[in-house]
Amino acid sequence: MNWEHIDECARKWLKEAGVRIRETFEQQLTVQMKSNRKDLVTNVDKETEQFFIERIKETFPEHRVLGEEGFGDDVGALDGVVWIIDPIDGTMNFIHQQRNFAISIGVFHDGIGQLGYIYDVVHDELYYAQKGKGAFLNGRPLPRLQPVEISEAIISLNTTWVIENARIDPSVLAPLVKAVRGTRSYGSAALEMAYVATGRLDAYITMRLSPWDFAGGLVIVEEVGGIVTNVYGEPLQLLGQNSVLVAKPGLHEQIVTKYIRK
Ligand code: 2AM
Ligand code: CA
Repeated sequence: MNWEHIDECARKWLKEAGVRIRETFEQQLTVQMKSNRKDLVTNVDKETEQFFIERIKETFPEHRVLGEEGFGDDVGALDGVVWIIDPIDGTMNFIHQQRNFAISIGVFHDGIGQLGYIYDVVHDELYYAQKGKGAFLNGRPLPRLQPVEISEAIISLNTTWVIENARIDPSVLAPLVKAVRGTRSYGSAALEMAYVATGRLDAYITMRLSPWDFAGGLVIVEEVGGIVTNVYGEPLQLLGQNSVLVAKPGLHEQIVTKYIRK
């Protein structure tokens, strides 16, 4: 597999898609609700996914695509090369704020993440990694993550998980919120993973993500020595929904063993 060539194409297409997305800021968006009023999609999400699929199929006809908006293949297993794409991660931010969103792509081969991309379109910041070759932000290598004390850690989590919710007893996370130095919430899982990879955050915790939300971030975070599992410390199911805990080593273990209980 020529990963250098695949990487070159992916980066070129990301930049092109970014230009298109920035141009849409001047235009009227079409916003639709998916499952509920908090679950949104726009014409730009759909057009961006189609943009990638057209180029991937033209250049690499044997590759398959799993895309959030459903224009790709019906992927039931991860054999061969599969691109897992979220055309806009943080759609609500895209609509309300025109920032704090990203294009997220993970390229997997037989279930192993080989390439990861998170492109912060507004800031023109491309986080990327190739398995075994390190992670980068706009060409600058990202250093390996260093241990941190929980009392000095900043973690990101959505307030959803500390009020009554369908997935976790809110009292579970309260002691963790008290123990850390601070909490943040950005509304884009991909960016939150990029921020862990760069050390701006020490951990990110959430109770439900789909594969396209974490596929790119998984490859990038693991390349800098970060740990990505579900909140119980178990490996993520790449084709299903998962809770996700992304953290520096050490801190990850502490959160799983001291703060989370099943
Ligand atoms: P999206 O913008 O691509 O939908 C918001 O906290 C984060 O969770 C975003 O990354 C968002 O991705 C993701 N998200 C929103 N709704 C979700 C759902 N129903 N299942 C999984 N992930 C979701
Ligand atoms: Ca999305």
